[in-house]
Amino acid sequence: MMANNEVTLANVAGHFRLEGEVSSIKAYGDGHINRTYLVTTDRKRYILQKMNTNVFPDTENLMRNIELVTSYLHSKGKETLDIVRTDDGATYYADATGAWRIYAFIEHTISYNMVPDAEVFRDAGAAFGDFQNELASFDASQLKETVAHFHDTPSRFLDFKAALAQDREGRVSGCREEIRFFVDQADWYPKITDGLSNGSIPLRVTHNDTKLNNILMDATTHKARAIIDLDTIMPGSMLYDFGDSIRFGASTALEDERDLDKVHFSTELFKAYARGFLGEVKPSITDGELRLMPESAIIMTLECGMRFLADYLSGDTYFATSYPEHNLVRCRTQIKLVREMERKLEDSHRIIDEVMKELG
Ligand code: ADP
Ligand code: GN1
Ligand code: MG
Repeated sequence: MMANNEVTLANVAGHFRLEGEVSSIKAYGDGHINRTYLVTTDRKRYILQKMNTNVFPDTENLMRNIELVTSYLHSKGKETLDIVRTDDGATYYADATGAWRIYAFIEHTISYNMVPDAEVFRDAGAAFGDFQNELASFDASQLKETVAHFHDTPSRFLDFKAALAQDREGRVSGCREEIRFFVDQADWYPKITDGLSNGSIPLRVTHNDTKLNNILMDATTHKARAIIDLDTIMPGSMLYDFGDSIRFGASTALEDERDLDKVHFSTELFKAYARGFLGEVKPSITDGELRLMPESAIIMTLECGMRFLADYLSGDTYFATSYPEHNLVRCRTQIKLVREMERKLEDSHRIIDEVMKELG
């Protein structure tokens, strides 16, 4: 017997061309944005998602982007998301409760919230590098921008200051130290966006949300199988993709670890990822990009940290949270990581040089 909410979800799923009879629908995964469910039928498994229309209001163009990118990747023989169509042949279904989509479940894979060993992270780097190379020949003019100024860090800082000024929940007085940290770090924010504007960093097509749980690894071999969460594919900088992967994966703890003594920036993991990523993008990476790789990790970590804090100050309306201080806890891990990344900045530059030499 299915519970009431499962019946409602089953009604939604009933509008899609599924194989078999639905037997269960359960909440699934650790994404912060969409509501994700695992749908099981007597023949197959699927991922049902209630899309976050606050974050992505233009569902039509969002799904059009994903359709274009996935058919392009399919044509190149890559494993990627498979959109399951509705009875009407559409890529999503909208009703009074929201906008819904279904993907085939990519079987026999795992996604990690923490790097299990350096080799897996190196492989993730190679997969995101390869993804970058594949997208290089994709016609970017077909894509619509799904979220304006997504990795425009100076603009994120303005949003952060607006949340601070509003203090909607009266939380500002409880996190003065964290707020001060992001105000003091402001010199970092325009480093990538300035490079894009003055032409020293090329604009490419990028994934823009390259955290480790957005890549599926084979459950047996642990090799990367598919890059998922394609909602934010847009023109951007390769440094966004590199930096965000490091932010999440080169930490020795979970993004929401409360015990900051466990949270460290690992240069060993940084090196592993850089080896995989640069191994793929070396032929196309520019000197301007290469020079800023260690800095990109700092900038992406600062950006994410201030987004968590801004959301905490605004009453947790953006990221999914499980308890009231969840976003503040996440923000603190980002601060800890930035402090260590700054301290180890020279080491990180040395590592990039070593890896480039190794690659010949
Ligand atoms: P969000 O935007 O909320 O992060 P995702 O699209 O990343 O949503 O999905 C959340 C999680 O669900 C992923 O981290 C992954 O574990 C799982 N997932 C999503 N799509 C698939 C799929 N097609 N096959 C298997 N697992 C998936
Ligand atoms: C969100 O969607 P998800 O959970 O993979 C967010 C990213 C953040 C990340 C922090 C569309 O990623 O930008 O870096 O949380 N995605 C969106 O964990 O805002
Ligand atoms: Mg995700």
